[in-house]
Amino acid sequence: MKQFTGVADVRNFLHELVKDAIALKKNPFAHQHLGKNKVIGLVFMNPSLRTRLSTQRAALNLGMQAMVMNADKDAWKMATGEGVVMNGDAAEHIKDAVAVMGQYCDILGLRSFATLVNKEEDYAEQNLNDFIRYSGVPVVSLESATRHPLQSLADLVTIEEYKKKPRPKVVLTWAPHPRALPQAVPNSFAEWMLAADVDLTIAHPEGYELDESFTQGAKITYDQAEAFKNADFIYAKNWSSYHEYGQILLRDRSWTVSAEKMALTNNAHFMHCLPVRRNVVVDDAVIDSPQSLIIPQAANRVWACQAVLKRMLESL
Ligand code: SN0
Repeated sequence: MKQFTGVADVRNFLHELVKDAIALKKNPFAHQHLGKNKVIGLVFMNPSLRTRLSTQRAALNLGMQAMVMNADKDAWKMATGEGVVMNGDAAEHIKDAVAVMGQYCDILGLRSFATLVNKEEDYAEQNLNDFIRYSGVPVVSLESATRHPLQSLADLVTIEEYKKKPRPKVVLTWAPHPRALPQAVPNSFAEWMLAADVDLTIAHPEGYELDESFTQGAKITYDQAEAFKNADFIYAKNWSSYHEYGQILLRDRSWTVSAEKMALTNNAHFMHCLPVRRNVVVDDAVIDSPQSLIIPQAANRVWACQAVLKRMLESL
């Protein structure tokens, strides 16, 4: 596997990838020969806790070394785009920096969030594409402007482990948040759930419609209570408006996931990718309840990442 940027890269073997992750959890150190003398470089343009640590752990389990660069703080500021006259504060061009990092690493990972200023620029994924184009090595997305595929794979593994019927009802619900957040997590969750063929409903207030190319095939509703009926999994996430790009349209707590709302479900499990704003996105009573999967879900980040890195190492 030469790149891992979205479900399209693994659609043909999605089921096997989930099975690989579950097998690796039982036998984490079985493939250490694959990573011997191999190095993954993890480049962060934004903060990270789970992605950074779970990727380092996955690499370690496979016998690899990981080098981490907090590019937003420690690297030279990078220029992007063709033909730029670099007489401002950017000291080097991304294409030079990436080509050099490709010389030092066998695999590169990149985290580069949406800026939420310009929709076309964010959705063109310039930074991620520059890494693929200029590094000369396989590239894994650690959350890009429009997707968070390692999160979505871990989410799918978690649902496979906890589902009680072959095609569970999974509800992605928008929830409030004090800041404007990217659409990457909900876009990605939707495309992975649809590829895995679960019964997906997306509930959000009017104006929070996601890019249709991610959600085609899902049921979409403005009625959160209706969506929760008979749900087996509730996946909460805030995102800013896609159509009124980057805007916050609703600030009150009417969409917060509460115990009263969870009572409408089929004793659903609660999921969130973390970090989470407690008592804004979800009440403590829900996130601390026995039905909450936030910790096993985060734990599965290691096995999801390890399944991906294993395939990349096998194709080096
Ligand atoms: C990121 C997001 O894409 O929503 C990363 C999620 C894995 N989340 C945040 O930036 C949360 C920041 C905050 O202030 O709560």
